[in-house]
Amino acid sequence: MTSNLARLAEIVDDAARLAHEIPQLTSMVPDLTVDDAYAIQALSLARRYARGERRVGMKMGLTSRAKMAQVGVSEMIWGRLTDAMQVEEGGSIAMGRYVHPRVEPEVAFLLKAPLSGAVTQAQALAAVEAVAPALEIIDSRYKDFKFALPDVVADNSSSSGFVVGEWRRPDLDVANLGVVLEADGQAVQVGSTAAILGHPVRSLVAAARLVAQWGERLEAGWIVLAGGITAAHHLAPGMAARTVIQGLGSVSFQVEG
Ligand code: OOG
Ligand code: MG
Repeated sequence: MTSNLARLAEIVDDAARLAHEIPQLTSMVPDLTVDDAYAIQALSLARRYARGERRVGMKMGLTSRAKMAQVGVSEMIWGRLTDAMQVEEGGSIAMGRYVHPRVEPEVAFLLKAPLSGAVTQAQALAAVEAVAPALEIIDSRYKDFKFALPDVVADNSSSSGFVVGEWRRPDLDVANLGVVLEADGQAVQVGSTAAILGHPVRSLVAAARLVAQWGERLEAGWIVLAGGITAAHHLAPGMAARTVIQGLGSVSFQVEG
């Protein structure tokens, strides 16, 4: 199985690197487990590190009902963020680097201390250096953006890019802030940060628990994305994407025309 997992890791890594779509892994390996999928994700990220990418954090996924409903998977998932995925605030991306990218509004935490295993909300908050509005660019490598739980986990939980706005003080209350996602200046999704498990810090608590299952910890200096607040919106050439989060500010990027 190990060599098989390595081969599947190569398939998802190539698909992400070359921006080409692939059939669902579960269509080739119907008995693929979620544990196998996290092993594939780790192996595919090892290939990125070997090419010089550096781990800068973690993304949580499917932490809101809107996201679960959009993709038809109702388990919390996570993925790994690398420096190559970060897009500068106000920067632009090229459509050609993605298969069928979408954008979603998120909250980002910057950590000043490690976190791992069972932690309380107070302990999680005490490890936070700053919070910021963020946009995640997700891009499933699977045909038609359709997948089962093991597929999406193996594909680094659709992670492909992220943009972080200005960092704010960590004592800012992020429990229930209004959120607007705009495409070309039009509101396309609205919501509240409370959509993230009732409070975004619960996503950070879950992140600490989930990485520990894989012998990892969240490190000081890492960024943790708490998960999409609303359903994601399709990106198109020339589109300007922006989110405004009440009290946190805004963050934006542009798709090249
Ligand atoms: C899976 C990734 C989910 C989130 O924030 O919920 C995610 C997907 O929607 O393709 O990033
Ligand atoms: Mg996301």
